[in-house]
Amino acid sequence: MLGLPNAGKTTILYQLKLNEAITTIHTNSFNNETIQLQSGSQFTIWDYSGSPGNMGFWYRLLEEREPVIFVVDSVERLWFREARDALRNAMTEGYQPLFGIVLVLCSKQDMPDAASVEEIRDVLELDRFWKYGMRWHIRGVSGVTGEGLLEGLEWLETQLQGPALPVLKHK
Ligand SMILES: Nc1nc2c(ncn2[C@@H]2O[C@H](COP(=O)(O)OP(=O)(O)O)[C@@H](O)[C@H]2O)c(=O)[nH]1
Ligand SMILES: [Mg+2]
Repeated sequence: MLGLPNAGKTTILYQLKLNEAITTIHTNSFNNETIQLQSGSQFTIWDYSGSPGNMGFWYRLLEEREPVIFVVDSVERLWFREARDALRNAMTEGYQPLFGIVLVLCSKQDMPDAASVEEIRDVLELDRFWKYGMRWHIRGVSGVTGEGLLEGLEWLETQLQGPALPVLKHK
């Protein structure tokens, strides 16, 4: 799970794990938790620090082509372009795709001034990812209320149960 600092990653992780909103502290390296779905599937989610110094590190950590959950703060419009670039940098190398599956979570949808999922989809230029052969899904969520989180994981579950993805990585 990736995203800019303050996007809401740690709040989402612990909402999934504990079914409650916790008070987060800045994540220096990573948190990881295993989430059990009612279907019996389980996901181990790694919550990586989005601090700029770590960004180049993302794709090395993710070389195993694990699915990516990318969290965007729906309220901080000033950071949307930064988020777009961070997502693109994480998912591609020289415009060649590195990963096949990305679930984009638009966080903080409980806030009255949250941008819509449609607006964020356009800013992130997700439609370009089709060209790269990636599968993506975007949805609004709240780490505070838990809205949308299980539905997001269920989408990931469906993707992982399908036929294996072709290897996208070009090296
Ligand atoms: N209203 C609201 N605030 C949130 C939500 N998710 C996170 N926050 C707040 O946003 C700040 C950053 O959250 P955090 O999970 O630490 O972000 P991270 O840096 O991506 O791990 C904290 O003050 C959270 O309480 C949400 O869904 N709704
Ligand atoms: Mg954090």
